[in-house]
Amino acid sequence: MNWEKIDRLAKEWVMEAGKSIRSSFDKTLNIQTKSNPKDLVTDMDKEIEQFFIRKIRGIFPEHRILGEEGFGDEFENLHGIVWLIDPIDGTMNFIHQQRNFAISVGVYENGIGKIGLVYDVAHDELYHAFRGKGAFMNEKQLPTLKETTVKESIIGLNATWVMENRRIDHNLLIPLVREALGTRSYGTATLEMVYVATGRMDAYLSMRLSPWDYAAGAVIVEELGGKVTNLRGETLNYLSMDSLLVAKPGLHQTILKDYLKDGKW
Ligand code: 2AM
Ligand code: CA
Ligand code: CA
Ligand code: CA
Repeated sequence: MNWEKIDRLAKEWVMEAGKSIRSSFDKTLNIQTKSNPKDLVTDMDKEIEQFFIRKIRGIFPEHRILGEEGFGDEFENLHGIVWLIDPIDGTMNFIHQQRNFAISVGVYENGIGKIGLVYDVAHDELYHAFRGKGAFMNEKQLPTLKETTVKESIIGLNATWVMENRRIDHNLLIPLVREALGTRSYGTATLEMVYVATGRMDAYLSMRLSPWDYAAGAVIVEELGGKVTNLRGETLNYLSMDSLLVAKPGLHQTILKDYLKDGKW
């Protein structure tokens, strides 16, 4: 398998997709809702996913594609080479802010992440990693992550999870919010993951995300020694939805053990 070619083309396509998203800023968007009134999608989300599918199928017809908007393949396993694509992560931000959204592309081989690309379109910042070859923001290599404590940490989490909710006993998270240096919420899972990779945040957690939300970010964070699991400390599921805990080494274990009861909830 020619991984250099896959890596080069993946980057090229992500940059081209970003350019066409930026040029859409002046146009009127066609906005629809999906599962609920807060779950939005635009024509741009669909067009970008279809753009990737056209490109990938044209050059790598044997690869399979899992995309949020459903134009890719049906999956029962992760055999072979699989592209996990979120054409626009943070669609609500894309619509309302025209920033704080990203294109996310992960390329996996037999379930193992090889390439992770997260492109912050508004800032023209491409976060990328190739397993075993380092992680970068544009041309700058990112340093390995160092251990830290909760009281020195900025933790990414959505306020929803600290209110009563169906996914987790919110009482578990209140001490974490109280004891952390600070909390942040950007509304873009992929960017929140790469913010852990760059040290802008120290941890990020979410109760419910999909494989295309964490596939690329996981490659980038793990390449730097960060830990990526679900909130019970288990390996992530790349075929269906899962929760997410991403953190610097040490901090991941502390959050899991001292706040999340080692997943026993
Ligand atoms: P999206 O913008 O690609 O849908 C905050 O909403 C974060 O959670 C975003 O990264 C968003 O990705 C993701 N998310 C996952 N499932 C969602 C859902 N059902 N509704 C809204 N956001 C969702
Ligand atoms: Ca969505
Ligand atoms: Ca997403
Ligand atoms: Ca999306």
